[in-house]
Amino acid sequence: MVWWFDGFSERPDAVAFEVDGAALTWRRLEARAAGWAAALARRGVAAGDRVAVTGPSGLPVVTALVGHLRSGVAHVPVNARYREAEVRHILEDSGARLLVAPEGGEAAATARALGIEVVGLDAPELRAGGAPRWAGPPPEPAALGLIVYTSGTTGRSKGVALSQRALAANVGATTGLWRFSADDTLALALPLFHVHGLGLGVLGTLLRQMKALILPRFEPAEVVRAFAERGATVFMGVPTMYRQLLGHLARHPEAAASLGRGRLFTAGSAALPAADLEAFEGLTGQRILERYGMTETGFVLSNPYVGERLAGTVGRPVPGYAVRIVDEAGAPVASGVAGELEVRGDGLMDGYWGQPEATAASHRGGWFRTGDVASLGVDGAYRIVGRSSVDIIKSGGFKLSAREIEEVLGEDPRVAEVAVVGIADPLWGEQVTAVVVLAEGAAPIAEDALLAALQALATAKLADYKKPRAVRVVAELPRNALGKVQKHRLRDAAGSGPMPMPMPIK
Ligand code: MCA
Ligand code: AMP
Repeated sequence: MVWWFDGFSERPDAVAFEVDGAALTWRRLEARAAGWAAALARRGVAAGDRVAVTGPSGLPVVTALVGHLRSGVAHVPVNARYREAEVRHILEDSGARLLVAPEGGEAAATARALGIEVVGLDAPELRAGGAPRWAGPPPEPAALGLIVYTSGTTGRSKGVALSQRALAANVGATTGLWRFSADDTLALALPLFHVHGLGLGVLGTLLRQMKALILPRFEPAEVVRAFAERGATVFMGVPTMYRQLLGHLARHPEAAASLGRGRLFTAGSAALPAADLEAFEGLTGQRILERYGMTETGFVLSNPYVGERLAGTVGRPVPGYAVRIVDEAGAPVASGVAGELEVRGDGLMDGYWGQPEATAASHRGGWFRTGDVASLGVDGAYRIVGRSSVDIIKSGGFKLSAREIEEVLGEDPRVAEVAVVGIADPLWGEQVTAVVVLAEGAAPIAEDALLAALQALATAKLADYKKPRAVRVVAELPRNALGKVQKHRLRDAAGSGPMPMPMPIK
């Protein structure tokens, strides 16, 4: 098995990570991460403990991650857009010993209010490099690597506990399939708090001894510049990024040649529209390789590196994985029939952090239930055709819980009832829409004014991308005989089309 720490001795003077003109060679990264590991040990933070990290993508975040891996400490990434309550939940639930965060920010204040020590992203402990080499033995492969919080259909977000062994197995298999190597330079514009950017991006760079150009913000022009001037060979993006790149190419046709020089472009985290794949290929000559994954499972299905990359499909199982498609009762369905995708593999999570019951409920007969609806084509490729829950929204590659947003919007006294749904959108994949029943006696209000008020309420409490982008006022919400809101009817009415699945809506 390839392992994180190999590159440090094999290519000490090559650049591993570069951001905003600053670069870290493997040797310097080792010194910094070893210094951070020593700083943790001085504080009594030991293998199995959790350390949370938030803030902009950059070298300190990578240094912290590597120090955590070497110490066997679980790295708990926190979305840099999160607000107080969202950060507090993760710090409390994970039992974080420490938070690494920008000084003076909301996250730092939240941690201090909970009595959790904060180390600033600018702290010398993360920048100076305290020891030239690692001290002590490397961790056991079974040591925790990441705990990544993810939204579910019910309750607060859950921590997905991923062992270093699972991460190395899956990131190794996926990057092997895609032939990542020390000759590659990755243009890394994905956020470093999800498994896409942190796992495939940072861990993939460590495993394959590549060079990563970290782009702290996704800007199409910066991606193009990475290929034109900075030697990038690989880009991984969510479909929204490809949409934005297509918009950029329409305004700057000359940029297509620069992207055309790359070796590989991959997409995932949400469905890549076939038309976008074809348009990108038409302009750049690059046929995007689409794959499917999930925080709990790692990367499960992938189109081939060599061979036909079929638009609208996510290919076949990644080595180390088996999948099946089942009906409601858990019985496998025939080829071509849609059903729930279930997964087995060596990259699966250990479980939801501190939640054995939720972990057990997410499995059936040894298979992990993804909640995604898929079908297998006669071409041997899998297609993701929907989701079994209407309470999960995927916007720009971020997973959102409709319930969490409903809870906040329901605090507005004018709102008697609210149902949040994801409406199909060409840029974001799905767009957060709130369907509202006004409280009895509430003064009439235009939908625009209500939208502005609900957006203000949402952004005061939640990450900005969770706010509703549209509001519909209705006299009542459609309900079934048991009184449950029929959200699929709201989606249909808003023009998203019927849910493409043969299963009852949960
Ligand atoms: C930003 N905005 C969004 C989103 N992102 N709105 C809806 N959905 C979003 N995802 C809004 C902001 O609220 C703001 O609105 C406006 O866009 C501009 O904000 P800005 O920060 O400039 O946006 P951006 O930088 O263009 O962000 C778009 C993005 C970002 C780069 C596509 O959303 C992103 O990094 N997405 C990647 C998520 C990801 O890595 N997912 C992987 C999960 P306003 O101005 O109105 O306030 S892991 C996973 O899914 C599995 C494992 C897998 O298979 O990969
Ligand atoms: P997350 O929980 O943020 O890791 O998101 C995982 C979810 O993203 C999956 O359960 C799918 O719903 C979705 N997803 C990931 N890749 C794809 C893809 N290529 N096509 C469609 N949906 C995808």
